[in-house]
Amino acid sequence: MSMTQVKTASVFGTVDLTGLDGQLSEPERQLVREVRTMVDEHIRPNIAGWYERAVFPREIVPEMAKLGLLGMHLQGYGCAGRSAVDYGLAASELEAGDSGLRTFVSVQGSLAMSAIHKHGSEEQKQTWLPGMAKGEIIGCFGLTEPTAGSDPASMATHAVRDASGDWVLNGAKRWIGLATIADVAIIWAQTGEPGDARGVRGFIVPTNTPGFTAVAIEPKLSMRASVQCDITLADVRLPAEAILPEDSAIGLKGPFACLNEARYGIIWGAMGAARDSFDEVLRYSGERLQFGTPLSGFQLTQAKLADMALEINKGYLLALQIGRAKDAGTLDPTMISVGKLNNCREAIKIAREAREMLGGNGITLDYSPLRHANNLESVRTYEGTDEIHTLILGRKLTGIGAFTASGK
Ligand code: TGC
Repeated sequence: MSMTQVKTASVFGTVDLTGLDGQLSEPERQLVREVRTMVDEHIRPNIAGWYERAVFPREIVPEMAKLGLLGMHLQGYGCAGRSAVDYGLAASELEAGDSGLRTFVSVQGSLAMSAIHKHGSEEQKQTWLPGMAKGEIIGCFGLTEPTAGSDPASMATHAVRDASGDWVLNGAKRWIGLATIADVAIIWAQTGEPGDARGVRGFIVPTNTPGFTAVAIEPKLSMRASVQCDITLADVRLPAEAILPEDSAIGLKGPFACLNEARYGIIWGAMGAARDSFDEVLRYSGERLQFGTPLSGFQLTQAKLADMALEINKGYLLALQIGRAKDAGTLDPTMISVGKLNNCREAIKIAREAREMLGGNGITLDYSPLRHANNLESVRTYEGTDEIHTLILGRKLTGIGAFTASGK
């Protein structure tokens, strides 16, 4: 029996059965190598400890900033101005390390910085973005609430303008990444009648504003090397210029435009976690002998590896198609739902399968697949659950919205 493993020069590794590598330019491959080196040097040696102790390693932020990963696809204001595909490739490498670390880049760049970049005034951009790109200012993005998750239109947080012209915010947000370590929060609040989606507006809230408090949600069984929080807003008083003034920010299309960016990164990130799970179990099954044979010599093992590789190749091809469309300006948000739904669903199956193939060893932190699978529980839930993305596709296909029992 041959134990030969096919050597590949592909940046995607052995799993590349479809010439994925050939779809990338040399600068794109170089970016993959750089981010992977950072992950190998700074994340892999420490991730099990961070995960076990449930700490977000702040010391990683300057390393990410050094590579231009914070707001990397934004133009100007100290941001790297890279392409959507570049951003996706970086997200994939980071999430091969851990979803929690990719989530940091996503919340900072795709949500908080993106909100200011898309919807902010020139002064707001100059004030906040350069420091955020350097990682000196950390941001968070408050949309979800304790009773408004999939349905942000039902948010209860409201902002009222008083006689002095100030805005006064009251309410609560939940599952907000980074809030306890953030210097600034983008808070979405109702300014009109309850339930009026077009009355939703975004506010830039320095987190040291009186009345703003954030508390980490713990203990968690997922995304442990990251921080998700409850925010309370009790008479948080802001000057008139704290509002995101652009027309693009009026109504829920404001936060949704940012969610598109974060959802896009997840399409790639989930495949990074899947690929790392695959690499781990491919290596293990080549070394682990049972009945005198490496596990990878068993047909059942090969069938599992082949199925995993099929889905990883399809997932990356999908991500690349969506990324190229984003760069070409032809992206429709429905395509993001296709990618987020498919790649999260397949990635979690792959991580779970890999855990099973590792046997008892798979339940320890010495191996990545169960950590990835646990993380992917969060990834498939935030930024639109499987159900929400399924219904977005259902609406696109049929023309009928089925988000509520009444069909609205
Ligand atoms: P509807 O209320 O009718 O639409 C409101 C406005 O938004 C527009 N829109 C979009 N625009 C751009 N991109 C998208 N993907 C958009 N989706 C909707 C829409 O055209 C409309 O514009 P306008 O000009 O007419 O006012 O909403 P809908 O019927 O289109 O959508 C319904 C539904 C269920 C799909 C939507 O509500 C949805 O996507 N729900 C899921 C929300 C979600 O993903 N929540 C998770 C957020 S994650 C979080 O808050 C934590 S931050 C992450 C972290 O900190 O770690």
